[in-house]
Amino acid sequence: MTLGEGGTPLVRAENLPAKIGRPDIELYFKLEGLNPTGSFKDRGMTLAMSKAKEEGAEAVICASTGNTSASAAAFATKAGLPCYVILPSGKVAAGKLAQAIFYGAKVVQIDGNFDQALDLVRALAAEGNITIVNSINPYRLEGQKTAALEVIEKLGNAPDYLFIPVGNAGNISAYWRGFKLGKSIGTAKKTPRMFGFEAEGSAAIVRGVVIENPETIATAIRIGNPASWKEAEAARDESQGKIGCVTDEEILSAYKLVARTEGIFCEPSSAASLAGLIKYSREIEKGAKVVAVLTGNGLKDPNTPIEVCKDELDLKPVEPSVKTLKAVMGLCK
Ligand code: AN7
Repeated sequence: MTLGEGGTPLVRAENLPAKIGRPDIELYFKLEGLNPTGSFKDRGMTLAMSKAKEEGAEAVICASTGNTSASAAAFATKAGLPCYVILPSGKVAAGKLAQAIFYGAKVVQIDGNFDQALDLVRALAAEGNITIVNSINPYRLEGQKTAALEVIEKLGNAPDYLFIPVGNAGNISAYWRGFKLGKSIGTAKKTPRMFGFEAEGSAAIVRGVVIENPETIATAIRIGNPASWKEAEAARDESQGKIGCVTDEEILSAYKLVARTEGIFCEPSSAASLAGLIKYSREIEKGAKVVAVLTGNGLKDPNTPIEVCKDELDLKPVEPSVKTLKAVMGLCK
């Protein structure tokens, strides 16, 4: 089954490297927001859903910070399976909630966070013939690793560095599987150093402890007990990489910078990859090829940009005349 997922653009950053004081690096963005439901989740969801159908599941279920639920809802509809979605109330971006409902999933919001929602999903699935389509489903990461193979295909080799946001730590693990596969089958001559970034208020891997009450403006990665914790640490260690964290301020600043230097609108959580790159840019050698993954589309969350730019936005309408517009636009002599 397919909704047209994968094959997303890898776009060279022409302006941003100089803006962050590193005109000497070759930087590319992998635009995963151009997948059919607007995030990288579609790569793994198509496979997880096909296998659920094949294995005779009666329904699928997921916990989600938003994007998994949007993707699951769309692919479940395509597969003809009922879909149940458990969300942390008040912490899911408007566009994602709209998608999950509109694709026809049964959406339940809990008075709790993502980690509690995932625990509940595990308990519910244990009681019946209902398949979990979170990244603990083994097919999810197998599907997601295709993104790394596409990067290799476009560059003709693996990059020197991969920067990526970390929430449940599934995607960094999937990319690492893909890069190792690329090297073993000979399409790449090397593997990149993997640099993953959690939000500071939910940096479980960085701190080495489960965070009971994770907080961050980047709600997609507001996760305190990452499901793929161990595999992500292995990816970091095997690749001589790093898992670090970035503050909400650093995330929002990167979020705005990529829009205003490159014309790319990603969601706040996606900008954790760029925020990490900026933070560690001095560690990158001259001439290095660097890929930053922008995991989700900016349109998912229409509220944060308006909040971030509220000083620039005057919502009061003006009189519709050329004279007034020239005055407001600063075009008067
Ligand atoms: C835009 O949808 O966990 O480290 O439930 O939506 O593989 O979890 C989303 C995660 C990064 C983190 N960027 O990836 C969910 C969910 C965006 C995301 C991540 C998510 P993982």
